[in-house]
Amino acid sequence: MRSTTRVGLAASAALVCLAPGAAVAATEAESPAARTITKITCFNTQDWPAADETFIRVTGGANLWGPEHMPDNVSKHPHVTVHDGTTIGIWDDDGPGGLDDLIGRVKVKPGKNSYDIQGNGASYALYIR
Ligand SMILES: [Ca+2]
Ligand SMILES: [Ca+2]
Repeated sequence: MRSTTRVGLAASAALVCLAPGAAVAATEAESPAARTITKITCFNTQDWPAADETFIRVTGGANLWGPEHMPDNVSKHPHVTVHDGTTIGIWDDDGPGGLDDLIGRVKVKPGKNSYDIQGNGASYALYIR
């Protein structure tokens, strides 16, 4: 009997099967690209009939901008830095009671420059480049 030959072939087959997995190299995690919030536009305020006191905050993080006085159909230019993959919220400050109104959240995505944000009766747009 030639049982040793069979064992040798089986071992070779196993090595061939392992090769593709070994070829998948670990890729280094790159830090997300830094971008700039260039403009925020208020189409309809959350407070009514008054203006909003709009601010932009990283979800679970720091305030990036505001609060700023924003009536209907007004644009401002925050020029603050955000990173791709970061989720930010647009809020209306309603004073020391702490019951600020969330208008909406967006996740900053590579290649996406404008975001529509609607909620709580308000309508905004955010421009990021
Ligand atoms: Ca409000
Ligand atoms: Ca307010």
